Amino acid sequence: MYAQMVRSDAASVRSIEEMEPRERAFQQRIDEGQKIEPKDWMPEGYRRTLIRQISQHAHSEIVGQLPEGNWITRAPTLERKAILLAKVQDEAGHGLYLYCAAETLGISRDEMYDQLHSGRAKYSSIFNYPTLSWADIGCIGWLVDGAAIMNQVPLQRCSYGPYARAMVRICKEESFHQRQGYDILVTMCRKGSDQQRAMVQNALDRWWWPSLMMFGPPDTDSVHSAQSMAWKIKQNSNDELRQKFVDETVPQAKYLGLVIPDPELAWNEERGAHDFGEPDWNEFLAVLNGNGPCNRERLGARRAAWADGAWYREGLMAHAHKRVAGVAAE
Ligand code: BYC
Repeated sequence: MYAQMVRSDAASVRSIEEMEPRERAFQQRIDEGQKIEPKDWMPEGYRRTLIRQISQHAHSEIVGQLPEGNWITRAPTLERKAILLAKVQDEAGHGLYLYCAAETLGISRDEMYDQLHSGRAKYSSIFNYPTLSWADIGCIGWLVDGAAIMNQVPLQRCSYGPYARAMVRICKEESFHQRQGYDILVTMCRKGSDQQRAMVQNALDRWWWPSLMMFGPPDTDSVHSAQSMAWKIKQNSNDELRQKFVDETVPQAKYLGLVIPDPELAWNEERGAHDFGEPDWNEFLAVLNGNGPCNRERLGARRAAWADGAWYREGLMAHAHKRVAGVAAE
């Protein structure tokens, strides 16, 4: 079904011979591994692709605070609460670095917020699922941040300098996020009661497939991959990263004594990798189209936060105008 809705762009990636001289020189810089900086000439498509991806990434970090924020007041100990609070604050910081990186491409923050609030911009599908128990917080750290690291480590080598540099810091913090999630699950699975282990298994059953969807549609249906890889915005395809994530996660699940909810999951000796089942791409598409379990709630929360903050933004602007007027009068 997904394939009926999108068009892979592999055929539209132009060869170096087909490019105008300016674009050819740009592509050669990319091929040589040079970084592109904000003031450099860049093809309009490169600029637009980066704005799309970086702003969606920023929105994901900001919306991503909501499912976990839901558990700050209910964390089981003071220590867990302090750790979760720090993690959620980190996500806000990631959003801010990324909005700054996108601004260097000539889009304002207000425009990006408007795209999010009006539903025109996407954010990661994963944040449209509910956090029903404390084990979900462990699973988000383990799986969601784990998938994010898998996707984001190569982005540190992205051809666009400001995005690549933002990712260096983000990745360091993501490792802590992943560890805090896994630590919650180690405690529940290895030191906890049968009931706690069952709670973790239930959370894994719900988060496994949505985590695999974080990597995007299958390569055959990925609209942007071919061009983004030619521009070295993406270094790996969606399926490559999904495979790496499965291979890395399976032993971790075993250590926790959990069963990954995929009857097709099996080690393939020949490939040296796991075979695994196909996520439900119809569900993915429904979530992207605004019909996941929490889409309306998430967007509603962001819109309400924006509206509630209006008085504060107005106050800051009034203060800034007064200062400018004061300086001008001196
Ligand atoms: N969810 O051609 P494709 C985090 C869209 S935050 C929603 O393969 P591309 C965290 C895609 O945008 C993690 N939409 O696209 C935060 C495109 O639609 P448009 C966020 C998705 O860009 C807080 C269409 O499907 N990470 O870790 O080549 C707490 C076709 O896809 C998704 C990033 O944003 C999805 N899962 O590849 C905890 C990383 N997948 O734009 C954790 C940066 C695909 O044409 N982004 N779509 O309307 C990327 O690496 C790439 O954009 C993707 C997609 C791999 C996600």
